[in-house]
Amino acid sequence: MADWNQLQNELLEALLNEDEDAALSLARQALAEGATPTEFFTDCITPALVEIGNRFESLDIYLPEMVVAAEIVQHMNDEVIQPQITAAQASQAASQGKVLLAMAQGDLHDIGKNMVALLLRVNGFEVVDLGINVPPQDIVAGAEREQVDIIGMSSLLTTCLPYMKDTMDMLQAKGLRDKYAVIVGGAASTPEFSARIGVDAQGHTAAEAVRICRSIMAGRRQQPA
Ligand code: B12
Repeated sequence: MADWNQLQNELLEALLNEDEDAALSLARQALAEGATPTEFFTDCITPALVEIGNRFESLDIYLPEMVVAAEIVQHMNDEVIQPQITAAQASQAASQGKVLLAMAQGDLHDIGKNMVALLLRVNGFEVVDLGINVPPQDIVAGAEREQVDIIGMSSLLTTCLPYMKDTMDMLQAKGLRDKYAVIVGGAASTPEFSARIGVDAQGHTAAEAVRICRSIMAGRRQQPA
């Protein structure tokens, strides 16, 4: 059983020291000792990043340090976490459903959204990833073009939340609200906000995103055509 507190502290130290080698070998060692890649991402990388954010907010560190920490995490994901997840969970033959993912307009964060995309894909979902900084009209147009089942929006910046509401309003105005299930995530969205803009579900982790999408698709399959 991994000692997540200790691993988080060690990773935090590596990120603050801008020591990519230490961060990569920490990840390799934790996985070799039995932690699953998703556990490591959720219970070690995510809390370490939250702490980096807290230190940025309290001005203990500055933007360049946050940028380097994000780059190191990106490399950990690309080189250690992602290959292990892909190898461990082979994609299922039949599509479980089609999900559009987008960071809200103005939001350039993508570490969490990319993990959601990865876990959905390895669990058999088709993912149309529109990337970062996606305006509401592009989300709605993308859903129509790709004929997705589920629209997933993410935002880490509170200043970008209004664009999620704009997307809901646009779906409503075009008579498309009931055509798509809409889910949201990312650190900025709260249950109150999600309820207020009328989305179908909100998730806090990538694993939860998979559970929510599965349950939405199970509900859709039960509906008469
Ligand atoms: C790394 C980071 C950056 C990197 C981003 C690099 C990248 N490629 O992503 C850089 C350095 C570029 C950056 C820039 C900025 N950042 Co920043 N950043 C962070 C930090 C430290 C970590 C973000 C992260 O990756 N978290 C870990 C991931 C795994 O979490 P997650 O994205 O929430 O995703 C998980 C879940 O939410 C869920 N999920 C995510 N999406 C979805 C979608 C669906 C549908 C579902 C169901 C679930 C789901 O699953 C994911 C995995 O489990 C956070 C701190 C924090 N508390 O998060 C600040 C933070 C988000 N940043 C912040 C700020 C202020 C900024 C800047 C404005 C700074 C500046 N002065 O320029 C800019 C904004 C740039 C922009 N326009 O977007 C603030 C936001 C404050 C606020 N309330 O709005 C934070 C909270 C830091 C802080 N405490 O002040 N940042």
